[in-house]
Amino acid sequence: MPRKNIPTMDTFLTDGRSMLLAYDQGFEHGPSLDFNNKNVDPAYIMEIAAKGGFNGIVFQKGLAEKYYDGRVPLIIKVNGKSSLVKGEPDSKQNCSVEYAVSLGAKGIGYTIYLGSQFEGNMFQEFGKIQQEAHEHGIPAIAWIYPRGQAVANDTSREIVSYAARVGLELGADAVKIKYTGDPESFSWAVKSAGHARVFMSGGPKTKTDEDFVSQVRGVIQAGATGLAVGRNVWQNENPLQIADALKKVIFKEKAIEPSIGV
Ligand code: FBP
Repeated sequence: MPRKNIPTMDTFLTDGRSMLLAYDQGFEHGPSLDFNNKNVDPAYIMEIAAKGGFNGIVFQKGLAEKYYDGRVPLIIKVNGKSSLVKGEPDSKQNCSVEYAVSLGAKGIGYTIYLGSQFEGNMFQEFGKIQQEAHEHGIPAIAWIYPRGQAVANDTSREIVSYAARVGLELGADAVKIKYTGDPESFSWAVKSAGHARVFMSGGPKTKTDEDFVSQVRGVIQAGATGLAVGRNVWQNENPLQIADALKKVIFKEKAIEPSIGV
């Protein structure tokens, strides 16, 4: 059990599971890659979060200031990078924990590019942010994306479980990691994350809804807490319908015991 004074992810959970809506792609990828006339509008995303029964919404501070309306718990991502700079990825803090809390954040998000030559800067910065978040009584959530020249395959069992473990050891209350592709290998990442809760990161929109639902099923079978998703929901023609399909899996299906261990 976590120590009494360490914040938990409880605000973002329903019976121990969770579905979060992520919307920082305009910053990370630029509006022309991911958005259309509808989903370019942050108010549309806020509506999906509320009507779709999401356990939380993820905004950068500028969107939180202008669009957050309090209907679902808020996570503010306090770092980010554009897609314009090439080379080893680095992502710097752009919002203080204190300011995020003043905007209503009930959780702090931060991206770490594990394997980048700048990983040390991000470990250091996350270390500070994690402490500040905990001093405010709220959890710190690490998006941990293995990336850079040192990373050959960012969805292998080894690298995804490494990401999960680094998150645990850095004090993340939850880690957002990519799916390895099957429940057996993902269950090793979930085990490696220990008491840090595991969320799958959605990724680009899949060809069919069923492709995505089946990934999420694998994630839940592997024992993860749930999903932090963006494009696969708000790029869908019918975001509330896919949200319903995801909720059925996340909140109703059971985890299975993996048949293989290490
Ligand atoms: P998606 O579900 O759309 O993949 O969103 C998850 C997310 O972590 C976003 O928060 C972030 O903007 C994006 O993925 C980063 O994507 P990339 O892998 O291109 O860095």
